[in-house]
Amino acid sequence: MATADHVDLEGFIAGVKRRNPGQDEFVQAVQEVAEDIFDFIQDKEQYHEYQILRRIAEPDRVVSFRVCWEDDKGAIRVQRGWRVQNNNSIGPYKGGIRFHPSVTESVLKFLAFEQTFKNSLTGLPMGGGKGGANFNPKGKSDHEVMRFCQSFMTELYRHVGADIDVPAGDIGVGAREIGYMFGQYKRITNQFTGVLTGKGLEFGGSLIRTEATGYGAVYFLKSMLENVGQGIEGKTAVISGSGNVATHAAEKIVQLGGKVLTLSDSEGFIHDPAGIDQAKIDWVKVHKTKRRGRISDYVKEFPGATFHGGGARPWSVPCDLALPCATQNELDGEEAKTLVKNGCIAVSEGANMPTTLAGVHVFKDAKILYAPGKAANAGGVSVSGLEMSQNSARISWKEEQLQGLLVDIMAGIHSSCVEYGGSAGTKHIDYVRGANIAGFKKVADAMLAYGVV
Ligand code: NDP
Ligand code: 2IT
Repeated sequence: MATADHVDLEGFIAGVKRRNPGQDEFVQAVQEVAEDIFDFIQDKEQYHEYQILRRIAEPDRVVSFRVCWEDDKGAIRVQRGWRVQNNNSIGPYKGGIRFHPSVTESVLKFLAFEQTFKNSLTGLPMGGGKGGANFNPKGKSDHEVMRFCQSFMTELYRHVGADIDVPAGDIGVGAREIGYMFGQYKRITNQFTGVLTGKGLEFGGSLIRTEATGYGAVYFLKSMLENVGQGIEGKTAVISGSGNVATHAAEKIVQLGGKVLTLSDSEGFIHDPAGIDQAKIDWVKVHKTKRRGRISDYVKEFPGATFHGGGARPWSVPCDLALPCATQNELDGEEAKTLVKNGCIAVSEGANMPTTLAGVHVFKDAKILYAPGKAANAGGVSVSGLEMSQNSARISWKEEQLQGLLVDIMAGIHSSCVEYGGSAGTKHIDYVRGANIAGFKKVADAMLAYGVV
C-alpha cells in the first residue's frame, strides 16, 4: 500500500469543511473528536494508513426523501426526511429520529457521527445512524402526526430493518410517534420485527427505555463525583429542557437527594428556588406529553417559581451541577464561564453536543468534571440495544434486571473514559478525550479487520 498522506489536524478540518459546505454542526462534531484522535493516533501508523478517521467522518450513506401528508384542513404539506447511516462496523446502524423544524442534513450528520462513538462506548453491538424530518409536531393534531409518521415510514421502511438499521426516538419523537411508525412498518412489510426501539410495552418495548437516558446521565454524574470523593446528595442542579431526557434526569437527581432548580423549553426557563420535587416533575411530564403544554405554565401551577422568557437559558442560576438536556449548542463559551464562576463543579450532558466548542474548552481549561453527551447520555441507546436483544429472543426482561444492566453499562462507560482520559501525574480525568478515544478505538479496529471497504 502506498504511504499514507499524513495531513495535520488543521489540514484535516479544512478538508472536512471543504467537503461539507454550510454543514456547521457536522464540522463542529468532527472537529471536537478529531482534536483528541489526532493526538492519540500520532504514533499509530495503521490508523493513518487506512484513513480511519477520514472514513468515519464520511457517512456510509445519506438518504433524503420527500414526505407528503394532508393536514386537517385538507391542504397538502411537503416535508423533507432523511436517514443518515454513518457506520455499521460494529453492528446494525442504530440511532434516533428527530422531528423538529431545525432539522437539516448537517444536524443529522453530526448526530449520526456522534452516535457511532456513543454506541461503541456502550459495549453493545450497534453502529451509528440518525434520521428525522423538518416537521414540527407542535400544534398538530394526533391525526396529523399519524399521517405524517405513516408517510415518513412509507419511504423509510426500505432502508431499515432489525439487522440493518434500527431507529428510535429523539426530539419530537416519543411513544406516540414510534407507535404510528411501527404500525406502518408492520402494515407495509407484514413483519413483526424489532425494527424500532422505544416501542410500547404491549408490542415489544422494553421496561425503563423511557427513563434510561435521563437516569443514565445522572448515573454518569454520580460516578464522576464519586471518583473525587463526592456525591449528589445536598447539591443543587440546573437542568435545561423539559422533555424525556430532562424530566427523567430531574427525577433521578431528586431520588439521589439533590435539588433541581430549573427546567426549560425553547421559549425560556422556570426557576423554582424551593426545588422541583417528584410531584412537580410528574406534573411537567403530563403537561408536556399529554397536554402538549409549555413550561411557562409551571408558574401558574407553582407560584413560588419564576419564568424567564424570550428563549432565556438557565445557566446564570448558581448551582453545583449542570445538566443540559434540550438541544445542540444551547450552552456557549460565556455561559460556561458563568457556570464555572458561580461554583459549578460538574456538567453532565443529557443532550447531544449541547455545549459549543468554546464552551467545551472553558470546561476543559477549568478542569471541572465534564461529561460529553456521547458518554453521559448513552443510557438511552443502551436500553435500546437491550430492547433489540429482547426482541430477537422474543422475551421480556424484568425491570430489576434492566435497571441493573443500565447501572453496569454506565459504570463501564465511566471506566473506559477514566482509562483513556487520565494522564500521568494528575488525578484529573479528561472525559471528552476518554470518550472520544475509547469510542473510536473499537470502531477503528473493526474497520482495520475489514480492510478497505
Ligand atoms: P423531547 O422532544 O422530549 O424534549 C426536547 C426538549 O428540548 C423540549 O423541552 C424542547 O422544548 C427543548 N428544545 C428542543 N429544541 C430546542 C431548541 N432549539 N431550543 C431550546 N429548547 C429546545 O426530546 P428529548 O428529551 O428526547 O431530547 C433532548 C436531547 O437529548 C436532544 O439533544 C436529544 O438528541 C438527546 N438525547 C435523547 C435521547 C432519548 O432517548 N430521547 C437519548 C440521547 C440523547 P420545546 O418543547 O419548546 O421544543
Ligand atoms: O441520541 C440518542 O442516543 C438517541 N436519541 C437514542 C437512540 C436510540 O437508538 O435509542
